[in-house]
Amino acid sequence: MKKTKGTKATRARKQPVPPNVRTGLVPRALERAIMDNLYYVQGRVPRTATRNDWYMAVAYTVRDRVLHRWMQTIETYMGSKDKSVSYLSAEFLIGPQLGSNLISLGIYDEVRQAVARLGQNLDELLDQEEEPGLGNGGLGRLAACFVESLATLEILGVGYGIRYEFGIFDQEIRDGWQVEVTDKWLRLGNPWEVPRPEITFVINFGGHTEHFVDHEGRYRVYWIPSRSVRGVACDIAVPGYRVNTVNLLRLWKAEATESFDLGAFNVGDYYGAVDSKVSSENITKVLYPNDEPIQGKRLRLEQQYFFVSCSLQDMIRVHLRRGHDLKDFHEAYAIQLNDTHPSIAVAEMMRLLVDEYSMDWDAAWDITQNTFAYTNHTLLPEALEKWPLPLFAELLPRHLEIILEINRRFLDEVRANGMADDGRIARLSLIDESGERFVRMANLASVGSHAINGVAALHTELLKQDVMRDFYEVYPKKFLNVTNGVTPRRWLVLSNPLLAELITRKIGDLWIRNMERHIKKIERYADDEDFQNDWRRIKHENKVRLASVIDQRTGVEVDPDSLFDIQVKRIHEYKRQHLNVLHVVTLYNRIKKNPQSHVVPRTVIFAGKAAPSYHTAKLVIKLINSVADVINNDADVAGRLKVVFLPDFNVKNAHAIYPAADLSEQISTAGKEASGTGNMKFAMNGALTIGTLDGANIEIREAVGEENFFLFGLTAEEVKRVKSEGYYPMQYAESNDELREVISLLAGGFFSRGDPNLFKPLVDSLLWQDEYLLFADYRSYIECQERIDKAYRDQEKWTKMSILNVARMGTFSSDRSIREYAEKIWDVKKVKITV
Ligand code: NBG
Repeated sequence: MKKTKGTKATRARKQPVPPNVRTGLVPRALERAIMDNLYYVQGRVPRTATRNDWYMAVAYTVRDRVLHRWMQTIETYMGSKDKSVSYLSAEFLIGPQLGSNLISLGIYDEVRQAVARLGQNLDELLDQEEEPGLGNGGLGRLAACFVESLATLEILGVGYGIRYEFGIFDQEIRDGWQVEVTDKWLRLGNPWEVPRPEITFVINFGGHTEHFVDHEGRYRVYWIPSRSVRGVACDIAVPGYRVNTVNLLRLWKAEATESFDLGAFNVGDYYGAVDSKVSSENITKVLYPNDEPIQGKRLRLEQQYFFVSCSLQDMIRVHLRRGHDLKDFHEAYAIQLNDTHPSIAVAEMMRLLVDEYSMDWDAAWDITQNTFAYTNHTLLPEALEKWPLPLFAELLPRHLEIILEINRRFLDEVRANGMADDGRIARLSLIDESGERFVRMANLASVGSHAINGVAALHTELLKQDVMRDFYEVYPKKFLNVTNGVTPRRWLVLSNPLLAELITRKIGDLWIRNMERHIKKIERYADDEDFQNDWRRIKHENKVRLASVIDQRTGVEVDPDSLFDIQVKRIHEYKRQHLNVLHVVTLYNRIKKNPQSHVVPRTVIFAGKAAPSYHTAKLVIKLINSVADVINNDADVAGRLKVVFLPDFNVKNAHAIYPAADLSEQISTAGKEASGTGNMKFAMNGALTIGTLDGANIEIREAVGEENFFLFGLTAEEVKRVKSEGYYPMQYAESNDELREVISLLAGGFFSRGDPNLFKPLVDSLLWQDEYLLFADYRSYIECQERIDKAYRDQEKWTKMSILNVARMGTFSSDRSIREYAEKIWDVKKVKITV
């Protein structure tokens, strides 16, 4: 019988189904998609493709998969009545995106295979990604963890922020000094962002207001601005871990308005038009490094108002598009103010509702207060934002009127409740009138919000007792604590794959999604010899990996068998990197004096940026490098002590650092660090902490057990007492031989090639003021370090402590933080997205 061709159906069955280039998740589909993107998006063939072309092709391939779920999320949201969260933050330090997206989608291995079939190496492509440094440190990184956790918990939310063209500067070290280099992160393009030119709002500045009564007899205010810019949305999708929810980071970019261009063209002023375009775009040009004296930085206030107004207008647009009434705004949105940077939102919300949508003041105020909540992130009084009144009046004249009206009503209410004594009214006022007049942004945020939270238990207590005491007395119910957390997806699964695999092999992978509940199961292996051996082997491999990064970046060779003692964070006096240096020099002196002594070999590693105008912090960097220079070149201490300053601490470098730490330095003066989140990343990766009773250290210690935490130093209360009783640091230096010797080396120019002037400002400020009590804590710190040496000699015991730390860190997942915000502040629930 003649062979017949099959029917259509059988033919289809026999032919391989073409993989879906846009959404397929198997290696073959991914491989095709990568080739497709290389050709059609990058315009390259493999022979001419650079590593960046391959990275871009892979990134677009992954992005397509994310977009698919993102559309479904939007679809579900638009058709529902569900409340969503808007997280307003001037910073989102999201870090490299490729790796985290692969983990969320669960296609890490598939993409690795696909890439390998194309002759590429996934690790090299991951390394190619330039990270968006759109934040300074903890605060911006927290915002990034929170947006990821929101998606993982299937809560609908948007992170609203600023698309800075230049993020946090890159740090180079030249001759031991920090040198700032502009961060051109967009140079090679950003495959993760989706520009939305059709989502755009006009933002006004300057001018004056006109007050009148309209034809219905209502009192109205017109704001006649003198200048406007356009905000354009740029979206970055944030997928949750192994769920269909994809949330959104919507970052605003400033552009010139068309009317401006046209106006100038019509009078023939071409260059005038170009000028206005350039100055409009300046608004989102660069991120401000924190710890800068911010007062009077007009551009910074412009940035804040710009992104806040875009975001609120966007929410109103979506709200109305969903068919809701503006009076229900607070039932559709919970808006979190991440520190005071977005707190102008309180006044802008009132302006939009009252001026633009003709709502009564009282109704608008109810909506505003019910919508907003404010997170405070600092205990340093000098860090509380305030703006000079004249600047405010000039830039935002209508907002100043609104703030004054909010203030008048608020202070009347306080007086009516019989709570007014003279001092208190002056302290509560939204306007600081103690000298030159200022608008106090924390007060505005507090009055305009229904909840105010600190970021660790001690921090919240100190807010109530000290920094915001008057507000606490007026509104005790508004205050609550939500301790920070970090996402285990980035800070364990992505950055410490070996440890994550070991844990999963023992207890399954549920801990990745619900760390709080499941990670504790590894506790039962804490004494298991094989498990301990694996644990140690992995730590060692991570140390080898970091050692090679250090070698590449600094040329210093370090020994992975030594104890890796690490302090990485912004450089600030209150964080006391220089206390760590005092210990290093003490160790050095001890070895020099007693060359035969058996010490535990240590590598002390520092990393962190200093604000460009913070001279003392920059001098601390120079000090670390100078001390490193002497110690690393002294044959007497070789093999026993090394010091490294790893330049350019950022998210990418952090991936290599936390997993390699034996010891985590969390040594701020008690009562100064609001929470800390690096402390959590270290402990989650099995480092033991040496720390003060400050910020979240206290809760970490409670969670992991005091026997698994190295505590030293004065408590916040003792710090206060010592200071009030009169603190004379010189006395400590005189009564402690080792401290005296260390100081005399620094003062005598031993680490500065004989120059006694270089570190004089630091030495003098320690001897005469020592605002952060390094000397008072010195002895306790040194003794604690001795206990650490002793503990480290017993590797079984140390490993057990390390395992117990990880096992008990579940509560520091940002999923727990977000769950608390959702329940206690936002009143939002999870929404299932189906694809
Ligand atoms: C920082 C605190 C940290 C805290 C992070 C995140 C600011 C203003 N604050 O202690 O110093 O962990 O915020 O909450 O950056």
